[in-house]
This record gives sequence, structure tokens and C-alpha cells, in this order.
Amino acid sequence: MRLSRYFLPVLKENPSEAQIVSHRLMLRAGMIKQSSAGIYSWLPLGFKVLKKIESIVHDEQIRAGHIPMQMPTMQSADLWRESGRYEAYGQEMLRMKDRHDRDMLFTPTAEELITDIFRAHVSSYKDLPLTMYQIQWKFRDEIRPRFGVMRGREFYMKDGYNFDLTKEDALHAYNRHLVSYLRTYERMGLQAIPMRADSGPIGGDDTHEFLVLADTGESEVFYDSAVTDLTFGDREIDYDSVEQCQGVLEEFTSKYARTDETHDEAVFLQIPEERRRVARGIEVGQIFYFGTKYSDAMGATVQGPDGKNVPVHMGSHGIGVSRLLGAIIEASHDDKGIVWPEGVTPFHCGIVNLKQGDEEADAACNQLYAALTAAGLDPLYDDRKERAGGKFATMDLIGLPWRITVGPRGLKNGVVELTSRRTGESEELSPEEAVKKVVAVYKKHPTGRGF
Ligand code: 5CA
Repeated sequence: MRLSRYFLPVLKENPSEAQIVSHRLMLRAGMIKQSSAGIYSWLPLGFKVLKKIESIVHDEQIRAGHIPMQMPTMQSADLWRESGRYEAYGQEMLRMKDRHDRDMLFTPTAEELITDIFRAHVSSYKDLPLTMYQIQWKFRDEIRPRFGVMRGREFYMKDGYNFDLTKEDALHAYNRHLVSYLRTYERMGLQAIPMRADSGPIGGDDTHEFLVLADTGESEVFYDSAVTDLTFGDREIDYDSVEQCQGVLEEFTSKYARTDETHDEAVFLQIPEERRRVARGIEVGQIFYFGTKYSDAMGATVQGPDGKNVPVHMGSHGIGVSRLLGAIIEASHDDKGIVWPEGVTPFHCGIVNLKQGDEEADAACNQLYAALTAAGLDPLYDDRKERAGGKFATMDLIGLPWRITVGPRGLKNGVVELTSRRTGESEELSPEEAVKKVVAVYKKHPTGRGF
């Protein structure tokens, strides 16, 4: 993309309505624009990152054997009356009537709808296990929408639902989700710690939230610092293996890590003092096992091996896809702007032309652009007739991990400058070497060109 032809409405001033850094930077970098409280338009740069995050989520869900699908945002109230949640959900649910005076609602989650699909089409244990998921807009009429996309009213969420014959099988699905979530967040450059949590309006006994540590997080968390040493890394895992998934769950949840809702001070005090941490975190996902809560209420049964009909065991599992943009920025920025991890960056590499209009500089930039594009990457070429300082400030603000700077002086010696946004370090390289290096970096983060 050439910046002169893109839509990137960056703001020079700090917007006064933004209280936390991620919200401020998303507005300043022209990623989002509020349309009403807690509801945003996703401008091109924000949309690009949203789609990158979404594609990592899809990739890891499909790898875990989960099946993508899509359900509507508008749902009939009748299903929710069956489960008893139409009344129970309270004012967070946005309710409306259609022209026939029927009660409708904008989906805050989709346990009822997926259970209805299941009961219409599945009647035998032979069709289990089954896990389906969607990535879809949700609406919750939050009492205090704030911090930009972090706590929106309309937000983008991955929600997945497992159906199993036994509790044991459903717990394997739970563990499988935990593993897939660890992989998902790490690919986005995040450490998200699974913490024992409270199940709230979703219901159920077993639940973990995934928290990214950040001072601006809305949740107070208590943990043993040993949990932050754990990384999933690039280990291979067989998602069908009960032992392997169980092993990962035990490894990542056996140390103390809880949100304030489940915190137990007496247990916490048994951790050696130097490892005790009280901090704040951003909840970027949650997994639930709730047994037969919905299948009982809605008659979702299957015929078991013995011929008897039994309600299926279920769980649901969510990732806050739009919230993740905020969480990633909270975890990865400096005083100049965003520092995108390679896995989610909107463009792979910036190209800054120090002397637009100079024949050689223009030609060198065009060549770099063509070479990066031919290698499957998505460069952003700042081809505006602006001074260098302004161009650098924009690149730093929007946070592309790599920048190639091209100017007549360097070109005389056959070099351009390759700069890492994270470290600020630069090196002079031939244009070919610079391209090679950037291409090599992204071999490890194959997210494709995106939108
Ligand atoms: N049905 C279950 C699992 S699919 C569910 O709805 N879980 S949830 O309530 O925990 O939501 C899943 C994730 O969505 C949360 O972990 C959080 O990251 C994100 N989320 C929830 N509410 C909001 C909100 N108002 N704004 C942005 N993200 C949100």
C-alpha cells in the first residue's frame, strides 16, 4: 500500500476522552472511530489488525479440530426463555421487537442458539465429540463502556461450544481449548495466564480466565510469579491425546493464579513471599465447563451406547477478539507509539522515502516495494511529499515492526537502512539484503497479507 493512497487519519493531539494508552494510540493511529458509546467503526488500519487476530484465532481453532460456522446476531427471545436466561440476563441484553411484535435480541453469546441447532440435527453418541465455533459480533449493553475496544458494547468475539457424551469427554474438550488458547495468544506476542475464575451468567463449575498482565487491566489478580516463567513455545501437541492436553493444563494451572472473585488469601499466603504477586490484568478469554445446564433445559439429548437417551455435556469458550487489540497495545508500546508483534502487524514493513521526487530514491523504493510484495509480504510505502521527521513519527506511531529508510546519500553507497521498531537499532544493508532479512523474520510469523 502507498500511504498517499491509503486512509490513515492520524491525530497529532492526544484525544481527551482516552484514559488508557491503548485507547489513545488506537485513536491517534487512525484505527477506530467511536460512533456512539462503546460502539466503533473500524477504520482501515484497525480493521487490518482485527482481521489478522481473527485469522490466528481461526487457524488455532481449526488446528485443535474445532469446526467454524456462523450464527446470526439477531435472535428470537423464545430460545432464551427456554433456558431461563431471557429474564436472568438483565439489562446487559439489548432487546427489541420486530414488526410482528415478536421479542428479539442482539446476541450477547450463543449457548441457546447452538444448542437448538444441535438438538435439531444430532441424536446419537456416534456423532460426538463435536465442537463448533464462530467469530461474530456480540452486543452487551455494558453499564460503563470504557477504554475504547477494551470494554465495548458491540465487540467481536470468538465463541466455541463443545458437545460430549460424558463429563470426562467434556473435560478433555475443556483442556483442549486451554491448550489452543495458549498457542493462540503466544502467536500474537502475548503472555496470557490462565487463572481460576468465577462463571457469572454463563454458569458452571469449571472455568478459567486468560489474563494479560497490565497496570490498566480491569481485574485484580493474585499469582505465584512462577507462572510467568511458563511458555508453550513451538512444542507439538496431539489434540486427541487426553494425557497430553491434561498434562499441559496441569503444567499451566497448578501454580496459584486467581482473579479477585476466587482469590483465597490463606492459600496465597502459603506461597513464598518473594513469589507472591498482586497485580492487574486484562481478561482476553474464558473457558467454561457447565455440564448439562443447557442440554437439560432445552432437551438436547443423544442416544448412548446402551440405547438410553442422555443429555449432552457441554462447555463454551470465548476469546475477546476486538479486546485483544487493546491488550496487545497495552503490552507492547513505548512513548512514540505502538510496537506491533510480528504476528499481528497491519503491514509487515514500512518503506520511508527521505526524498520523494528524487529519481533514484523513488526507483529504489519502488523496487523494494515490488520485492517485498513478490515475497508475499505487505509493505506500507510512505511516498508522501513530507519531511523525514513527520514520516518517522507516523511510522513509529502506527508501530510496524520493521522500517526500511531510503535516501540519496545511502544509495550513493549502495545501502538502505533497516530499523527495528522494538529495539530502535538500525543497520545499513544493500536493498537486497534488507528484503532478505525482513522476509526471513516473517517466515516465523506466517500470517499472510491479510486485508
Ligand atoms: N459464552 C461464553 C464463552 S463463549 C462467554 O460469553 N464468555 S465471556 O463472557 O467471558 O466473553 C468472552 C470474552 O469476550 C471475554 O473473555 C472478553 O475477552 C471478551 N469480552 C466480554 N465482554 C466484552 C466487552 N464488553 N468488550 C470487549 N470484549 C468483551
